Order: sequence, then C-alpha cells, then structure tokens
Amino acid sequence: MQNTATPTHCPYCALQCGMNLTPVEGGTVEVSERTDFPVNRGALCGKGRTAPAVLSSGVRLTSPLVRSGEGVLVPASWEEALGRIAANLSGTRAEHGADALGVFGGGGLTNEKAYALGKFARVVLGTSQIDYNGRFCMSSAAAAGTKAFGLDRGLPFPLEDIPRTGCVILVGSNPAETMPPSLRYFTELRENGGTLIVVDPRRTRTAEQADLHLAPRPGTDLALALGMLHLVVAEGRVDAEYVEERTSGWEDARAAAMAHWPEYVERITGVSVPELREAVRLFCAPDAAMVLTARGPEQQAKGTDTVGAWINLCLATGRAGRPLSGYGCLTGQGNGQGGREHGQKADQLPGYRKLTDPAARRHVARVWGVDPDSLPGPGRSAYELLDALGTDIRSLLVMGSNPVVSAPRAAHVEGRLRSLDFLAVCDVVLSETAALADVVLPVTQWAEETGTTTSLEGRVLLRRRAITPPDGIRSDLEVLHELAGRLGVEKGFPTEPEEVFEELRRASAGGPADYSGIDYRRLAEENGVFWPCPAPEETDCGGADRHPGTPRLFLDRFATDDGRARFAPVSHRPSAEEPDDAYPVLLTTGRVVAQYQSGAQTRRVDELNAAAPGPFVELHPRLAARLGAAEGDPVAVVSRRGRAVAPARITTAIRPDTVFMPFHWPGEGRANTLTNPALDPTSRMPEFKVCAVRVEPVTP
Ligand SMILES: Nc1nc2c(c(=O)[nH]1)N[C@H]1C(S)=C(S)[C@@H](COP(=O)(O)OP(=O)(O)OC[C@H]3O[C@@H](n4cnc5c(=O)[nH]c(N)nc54)[C@H](O)[C@@H]3O)O[C@H]1N2
Ligand SMILES: Nc1nc2c(c(=O)[nH]1)N[C@H]1C(S)=C(S)[C@@H](COP(=O)(O)OP(=O)(O)OC[C@H]3O[C@@H](n4cnc5c(=O)[nH]c(N)nc54)[C@H](O)[C@@H]3O)O[C@H]1N2
Ligand code: SF4
Ligand SMILES: [Mo]
Repeated sequence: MQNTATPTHCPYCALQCGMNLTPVEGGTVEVSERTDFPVNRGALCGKGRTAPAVLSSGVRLTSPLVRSGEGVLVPASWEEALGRIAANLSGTRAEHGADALGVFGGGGLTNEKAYALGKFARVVLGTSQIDYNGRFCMSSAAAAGTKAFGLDRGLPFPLEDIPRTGCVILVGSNPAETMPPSLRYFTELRENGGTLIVVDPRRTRTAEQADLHLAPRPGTDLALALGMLHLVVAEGRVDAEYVEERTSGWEDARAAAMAHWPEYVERITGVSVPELREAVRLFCAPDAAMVLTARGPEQQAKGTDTVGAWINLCLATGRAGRPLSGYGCLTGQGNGQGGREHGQKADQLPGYRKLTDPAARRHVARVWGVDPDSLPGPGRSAYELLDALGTDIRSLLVMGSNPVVSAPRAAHVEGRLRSLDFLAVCDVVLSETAALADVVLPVTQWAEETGTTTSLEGRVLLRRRAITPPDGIRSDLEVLHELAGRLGVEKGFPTEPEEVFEELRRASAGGPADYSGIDYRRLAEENGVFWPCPAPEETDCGGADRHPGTPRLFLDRFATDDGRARFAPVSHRPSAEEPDDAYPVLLTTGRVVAQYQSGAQTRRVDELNAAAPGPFVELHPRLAARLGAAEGDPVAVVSRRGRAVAPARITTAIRPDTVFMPFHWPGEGRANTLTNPALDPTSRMPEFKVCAVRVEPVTP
C-alpha cells in the first residue's frame, strides 16, 4: 500500500475542489487538505470530505448482478453479465434496428468515459439514440451562449476574476448550498467594494449575503431581464460604441425590451419598480460587471431565451468580452463542462463538433477509422429518449445517471424503464434505476481510477488513482472495451484512460473545444489547463513549444463568424403551466448542501443523512396557516403528474405563492413525481423550476 498522499479532485460537483487522498485500512482513503489548487485553496464541503465512505464495501456494489428467473437480482460472474448484455443488444438490433438501442450517459463521467460512450453508441451499436443527464442541467445556457458568442464554455473567465469586478448578478444560483467553497469569491467581491445582487424566489443563504435580493415569481426571469434592459435604455446607460463595434442585432432586441415597461414587469415578476431601478443602478455604476446564471433561470421551458435576455443586458452595457466583465453559467456536475463536449450528447461529436456538420463527421470518422456515412445522425434529447423507452427504444444502457429520481415526471419515466425489454446499468451503488435493471455492472470510483474532468471554469484537470479497486470491480472503460469486443469491434476501445485521452485530443483537434495541446503530463505539471488549447502544430504559439491554454475568452473577438456577439430578440412568455383554480400554487425545486443530485451516493453517507435526512416542502407561514399545517406536519403537493408527501418546513424566506422541494429523494417525497416535462424548444431542457400545484393537509 502506498502511503503518500495523491493530489486529485472531488468526485462530485463542477467546482472540482482539489483534495489529497491517502490510502487507509479497509480499502478506502483519507481526505486531507490540498492547498496548491487555487480554486478552493484546501476548503471542502461536507460531501467532498465524506466521499470516501462510498468506497467501503458495505455501501457499494461488489459483484455484477443479473435478474434471475424469479425476477430478483442475484450475483453473477462478469462473463455471464457481459454476455447477457451483448446478446441482448445484438438480438434487439437484429430484430428492431440499431435505433431500438438507447444509451444514457452522465455529466459526472470523466472526459475519457464520455468520449468512449459516444463512440461506443455510434460505432459499435450504430444508434443515434444517445443523450445524457447534462440535458437536464446546463443545456439552456449552452444553447444561449452558443447563439450569442459562437461558443459555449460555462465561465469565459476564471473564478479569480470575480472579486475584482464591480458588480455580480447571480441569477437562480445558490452557491452557499451548491458550491460552498466558491462563496469566498463573492465575499471578497464585497470586501473589495463590489456589490452582489441575487435573483431567487427564495431568500437563500446566498441571497442573505447580497446587497440586493430580488425575489421574482418562478419562471419570470425573462421579463425581469427585459425590464432591466428597458431601464438601461430609458436611463441612457447603453454603451453605444461597444454595441456598434462588437455586436449585432441590437435594434430588434432594443425594440423587444422597450415593450417591457417596468410597471408591466413588476406585475409579471412581483419585483417592484424601485427594486428594478436599484438593480440597474448597481449593475451599471462600476466599470466592470458580470451576470452569472445557474439552474434557476435555465431549467425553464424558455430557458434559452431567458439566458439570452440576461446576455442582452451584458451586451447593451458593454459587459462581455472585456476584462473582469462577462456572462457566465455556473455548470453543475463534476464534469458538466467536459461531459457536454465529447460526444455523449444527441447532436454532437467530440471537440464540441456538430453531428450534422459534414466536415466534423469526416474528421471524427477518420480518427475512428470508420466511414463518415456510417455515423448516425442526431437522436432524441434526454427526456424524449426516456419517454420513448418500451416503444421505439427496446434496450437501454445507463452509465452515470439515476433518472428514476432525477427525471421530470418521474413516475412516468419509471414506468417507461419498467416497460423496456432490457435494461443494463453501470453504477457504483444500487441506485433506484439500477434496481430496475436486468443486468447491473459494478464500476470503479474516482479514487480508484485516473481520468480528466473539465471544471466550471473550463479548466481541464487530472484526477489521479489513489488506491487499487477491490477485486470484482471494473472500470467503465473496461466495460465498454468488453462489450465492444463481444459485439465484434476488437479495436478502438482501450482500457487505459491516458490512451483514450490521446485519441480524444486528436478527435477534438480543430473543433471548438480543442484539447489537442493538452496531455496528462501537462495537466499534472500545470494544475490544469483551460481550453481551447490547440497543439502547437495547429496554431501560432508565438514561438513557444506549447499553447498556454485560454483562461479568458472573447477579449479580442467573439467566436462567431464575424467576431460579433449576437443579441437575442426575445420577449416574455408565460411558463408552460401557470397556476389556476385547481392548481393555484407554484412549485420550484433544487438542492440542499448535504445531498448530491439523486442522492444515490450521498444518501449512503451517515454524516450527510444526519444533516439532511429526507425531503421537505418549504412554504410560507401564510400558506401554512391556510392549510392548518404546523412545522414538520406532512403535507401533500399535487400536480397534474402526481402527488408527493413530505414534512412542512415553514419559513418567511419563500414567496407566499411558491413552495420549494429538494429533489434528492425517491419514494413518497420524490419532487420529480410532480415536475413538468415541458421542453425548451431549442435546448430540450425540461421545466424543473416551475409547475402548478396544490398543497393539501394530510389527514392521518
Ligand atoms: N449540495 C449540492 N451541490 C450541488 C449539487 C447537488 O445536488 N447538491 N448538484 C450540482 C449540480 S449538477 C448543479 S446543476 C448545481 C446547481 O446549482 P444551483 O443552480 O445553485 O442549484 P439549485 O438549487 O438547483 O437552484 C438554484 C436556485 O434557483 C432558485 N430558483 C428556483 N426557481 C427559480 C426561478 O424561476 N428563477 C430564479 N432566478 N431562481 C429560481 C432556487 O430557489 C435555488 O435557490 O449544483 C451542483 N452542486
Ligand atoms: N426536480 C429537479 N430535478 C432535477 C434537477 C432539479 O434542479 N430539480 N436538476 C437536474 C440536474 S441539473 C442534474 S445534473 C440531474 C442529475 O441527476 P442524475 O443524473 O440522477 O445524477 P446523479 O445522482 O449524480 O446520478 C449519477 C449516477 O451515476 C453513478 N455514478 C457516479 N459516478 C459514476 C461513474 O463514474 N460511472 C458510472 N457508471 N456511474 C457513476 C452514481 O452512483 C449515480 O447513481 O438531475 C436533474 N433533475
Ligand atoms: S464544493 Fe463540490 S467539488 Fe468542492 S468539495 Fe463540495 S462537492 Fe466537492
Ligand atoms: Mo446539474
């Protein structure tokens, strides 16, 4: 056993905090402070600190499982489990065609795994039906960023720029719970004399730190941003020179904003005209400012337009593509950024290339050694794929997601999963989705394997293996290698992560997310490299032997054809489901600090369960009084999709017309039983953040 500490990164969120791991008895590791990684400077949240608990054998899967004749999951050999999957996939394909095979990936997978999974779907299975949980995460911001700037990288600048700007508007983002070590950037901003504005229907722990908290009705951020832009114009705060030199589309965007009078916006959002004016004043006063969005405004059926409206505000005031200014999206999952670049998305090839672009197909097909015409076209988006299970799609492979808990209209999705002919799941634990599978494969975890992730800053990082995995566990890459071989593709699926990365570099070369100048040695030496980072032979590195990477984007030009940023001509529209007599209350959903996502991992950690033991319904005292509900009483939340029951948590921190539920738990308190799968027309993002419900007392 090696006793030295291995420097690596957290398995969970997109902040990818640095940590050191030292092996200890029982096949697990001890986490200690790693101060050389600048993003978190040693600080960790409780999830990162307790992550080793999921390595212990009592918690994790230790053997493949197959469904027996009696319908129960029983341990099996790898030979049998892999054989069953391969036989089923090839049988289904022969009978129903390649598009009857589905693949569902995850933004927690390393770049190597995401790349290999996308290649496996297109080259080995020949199916177009692959998408992943990132569709539920940042896809609206990605779509809006691509439209406006020609490129989607969550943050176009490093976090270290935040304390040095003049004002930050955080829209629907609660880093106090979702990325605690990042909070210091906002604290330092205020210590330096900058201001923080938080836009959230709830007075969160993040909002409590703000100079100004705007609490709009859920689903109305689009109107709010337009109202602010209206005031920017009316008060003569437009940066006309910048608009002229660096943007296009201003006239249409301006006309749309002028139709959104502050009084009209107040009626839609519930944010008063004086509050709107104050927000505009704080945002426009300093020389530099930023708008950062997270899931609040993005997880809406108009998320793309909503983010577009916030970008418009940045463009009109000259706050994008300039030092210490810009729009950014705070990506969520550990590899939320890289996971959306290398081909597990329905419409995408590695390097953030488009599957419909003939040149991209030729380039990637050459790297893969296949005929470009053999590559399938774009497939269904995540929810649409899940909705097609059991009808068009007969067999599904899931790697890195737990949709039984995390998909919208989850009871329906669970039913679709049950209706499949065949379900295979690779996971580290028996998640609620794995529990429905015909075959479950136990895979290695972060401390047991090497691989790269790309953090919310666009910084590519190396996670290093710190311990040997237990016997009987294989990596996702080994699984794909074995399945490819059984399906007749002997080459092209290496099991060594570095070998996969070397191929990924070539596949990404020349694409928007160009990793070709990055290798494992550099990542280790430089503590991460920001993409794009082309190989020296592809670009002018000014005589240097390596491209330095790109911490800050767009300073000279945007990534559009003409170098100009595009305004989005957007107008307010209502949410897919507005309150009515039958469902008079708005439901919004989100996270608590001690649980991660579907909870598959964190609900297995005692310390985290003690801190956040179960679901709850956050509601205002006035609504509670109407129901006759006291703190802790079970209340039922009913939507057109179903009914969930959880204890009441009564607080004045939420709007009286809105209730909030975290989505980390299965069962009776599952928030996603209620949520609306209405999709954004561009990003195909479901409307997790707003639907109509009624709240009822539960009589014992
Ligand atoms: N503890 C913890 N941390 C996590 C995760 C986790 O599961 N647990 N997941 C990671 C991932 S994948 C992600 S994507 C990020 C998400 O990080 P965040 O986006 O910060 O998390 P959420 O709680 O989903 O949503 C943020 C806020 O949006 C508000 N909100 C709800 N509706 C609206 C609305 O209509 N408009 C506005 N403006 N705000 C609204 C909610 O009240 C909530 O406070 O967190 C990452 N970090
Ligand atoms: N109501 C509501 N629903 C939401 C959201 C919301 O705000 N509100 N947010 C959405 C967002 S932003 C997201 S990102 C999704 C996330 O939702 P999920 O996709 O369900 O996310 P996780 O719970 O992280 O699921 C990851 C699964 O993969 C396993 N796993 C972890 N690492 C690996 C690995 O390396 N290989 C393999 N094979 N398995 C691994 C974990 O044990 C877990 O079972 O939820 C979405 N759902
Ligand atoms: S903030 Fe995110 S990356 Fe950092 S320790 Fe917590 S979960 Fe891990
Ligand atoms: Mo996410």
